[in-house]
This record gives sequence, C-alpha cells and structure tokens, in this order.
Amino acid sequence: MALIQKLALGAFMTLATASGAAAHEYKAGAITIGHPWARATLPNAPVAGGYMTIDNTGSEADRLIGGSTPAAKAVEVHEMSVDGGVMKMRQLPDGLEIPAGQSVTLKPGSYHLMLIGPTERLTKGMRVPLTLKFEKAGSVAVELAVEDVATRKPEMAGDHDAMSGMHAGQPGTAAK
Ligand SMILES: [Cu+2]
Repeated sequence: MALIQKLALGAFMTLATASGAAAHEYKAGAITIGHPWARATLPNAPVAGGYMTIDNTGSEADRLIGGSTPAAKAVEVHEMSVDGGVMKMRQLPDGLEIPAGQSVTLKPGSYHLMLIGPTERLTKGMRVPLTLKFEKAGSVAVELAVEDVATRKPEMAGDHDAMSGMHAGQPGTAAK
C-alpha cells in the first residue's frame, strides 16, 4: 500500500512540474494532442516515458496504435497498473482507444508511450520529435518537451529504476 501511495504522489509531483512548462498542442482531424512531454532520463537509460493528453472531439472512437521517433529504436503504447500491490507494465498490442467525445491522459503510473532504446540521454529543455500513429486520424507529428525529474523527492526516485528493470527482458532493449 505504501508503494502505491508513493507512486501516486510521484506521478502528481511530475505532473505539477510538467504544467510549469509552456503548453503546446497539436491537432489532426478530431484529435487534439495536449502538452506532449517526456521525462528526462538517467545516462544510458534503456527506456524513456512519453506522456500527453489526447482529446477526441469526433463522433467515432479512434485508437493510438503506435509511433516512431529518431530519438529511440522503437515506440510502444504501454499501460501501467497495480496487480496485487505490484506495479506492472504491459504493451497494449491493439493500442489505446480514445473514445468519441472523450479525453485520455497518458501519464506516469498509467498509460504511456515507451521509447525503447533512446539514442541519447533526454535532458530538460530538449524537444524530441515524435510521430504518433492513429487508426483514423493517421500520423501526427508532435514534439515531446523534456521535463526534469530532479524536483522529485529522493525517496520517489525509485520508480524510474523499477520501470527500467521491468523492460530489461524486452526485445529491443537487449541489444546494445
Ligand atoms: Cu512502459
């Protein structure tokens, strides 16, 4: 239980940090991408997390099915959830549904994009070009604003390493 609280608070702290940066958004058809950002990484991190809010103002559901970026070997759509008190992460093979008229937020501890095998360390202030792929809206080019993690309290820093560990066995991270 304590772990859940810590992770929840960690996510809140990160979001609070993110809101301090200039907002930016992108539109494609009925889809609006609000403030796409990525968390700064430690040197040689095997993965990096990408986050954003996706609004669907249309009358049909759409689906975020993946993405690509020159800054990483692969981009996957992931879900994080608590199972028996343990944080687990899994790839969503069919992507993430964005229901009609609704908004879905990708954030730490929840849905996220996983940048597998970053080609360089992500540091605060960088802008990472990323192309999102939607089933209906098609490809949408955005830039992830890299936010610092340094403002998080030391005892909350563990989830980053835990997250890296969870991906250690995945194809794509083994190379290098
Ligand atoms: Cu992940």
